[in-house]
Amino acid sequence: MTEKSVLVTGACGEIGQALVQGLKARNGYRIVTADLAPLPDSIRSLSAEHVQGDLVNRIKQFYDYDFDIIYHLAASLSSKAEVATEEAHRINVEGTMQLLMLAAYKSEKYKKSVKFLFPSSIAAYGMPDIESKKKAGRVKEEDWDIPHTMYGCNKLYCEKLGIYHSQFYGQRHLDPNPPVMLDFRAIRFPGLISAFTLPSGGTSDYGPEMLHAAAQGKPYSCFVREDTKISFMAMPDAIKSLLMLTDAPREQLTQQVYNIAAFAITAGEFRDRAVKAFPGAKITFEPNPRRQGIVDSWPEDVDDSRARKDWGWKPDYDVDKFFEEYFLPEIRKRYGK
Ligand code: AKB
Repeated sequence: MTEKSVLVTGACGEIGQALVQGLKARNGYRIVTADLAPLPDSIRSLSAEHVQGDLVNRIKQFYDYDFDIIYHLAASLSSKAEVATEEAHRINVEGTMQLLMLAAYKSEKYKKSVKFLFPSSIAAYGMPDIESKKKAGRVKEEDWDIPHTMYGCNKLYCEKLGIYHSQFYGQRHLDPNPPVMLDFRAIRFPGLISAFTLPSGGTSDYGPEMLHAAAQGKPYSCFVREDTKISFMAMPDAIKSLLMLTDAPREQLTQQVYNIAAFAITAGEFRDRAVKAFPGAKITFEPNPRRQGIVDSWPEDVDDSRARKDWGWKPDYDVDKFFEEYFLPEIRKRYGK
């Protein structure tokens, strides 16, 4: 069997590390990684080649490869992007644009669609106030697409750029013999929680930060109110969803951007679960107005019925299984508690 050539950008990030491990476990892939940072020990031996540096500056180098699949994970997350908006735009939009152009060129040249998997986010939504958020409940992909953050704007726009490059690039679809175009697929991820890595620069970070702090016996001051509710997911489910969407036959997909959900809980419920598991845990709530505002603009939960119907999506971990069968056993091993 010939190996598929895969590019994973942002490979040193949380999703990146878990995805590289997930791809390796499946066999059949030659994985090229890219990131600003050198590879961490967790994946160093799994990458066939690592391109270290700024993606936008190094884009020419990627034209030397013929990737079958691109997982473009590199991003500046929502809290960080608010303090460096221009840099975030460059990383989140310019990097995506460059890679989409590369995938479009290669798809046309070799008459074979390059698959382009893009992690979008619940940040693509923007609820005007708490009342609307509570009333909206589980939002569909086309609802409330009015993001309040630079990161959310970037994600939403890149979804559109991906759709454009896969359907209408240069209006070539109107040619008598339209070229083969790339195959763009995106997932709007909720907040993700890994037992092995910690996020940085995001606004859903309070969930994983609180749990990791409690497991280590460290005090944690949560930057959002107790009643703050958004949806979360175990990292293994996030990786499962990316691999499932990669494998899904094109003709089964009714759209290019999908919500996925696992469990929606409040920051207070995280605290209760953390205290139950680690009785000495010291968790306080000191909301930061800006970060609170960002999470308040994200929906309480998302409707993932289209992903379920089109490609059989179903998370393995609901909230109880997340704690009992994934997070707590792994974190206890990790911190010896
Ligand atoms: C963030 O908080 O910015 C991310 C996200 C929800 O996309 N985790």
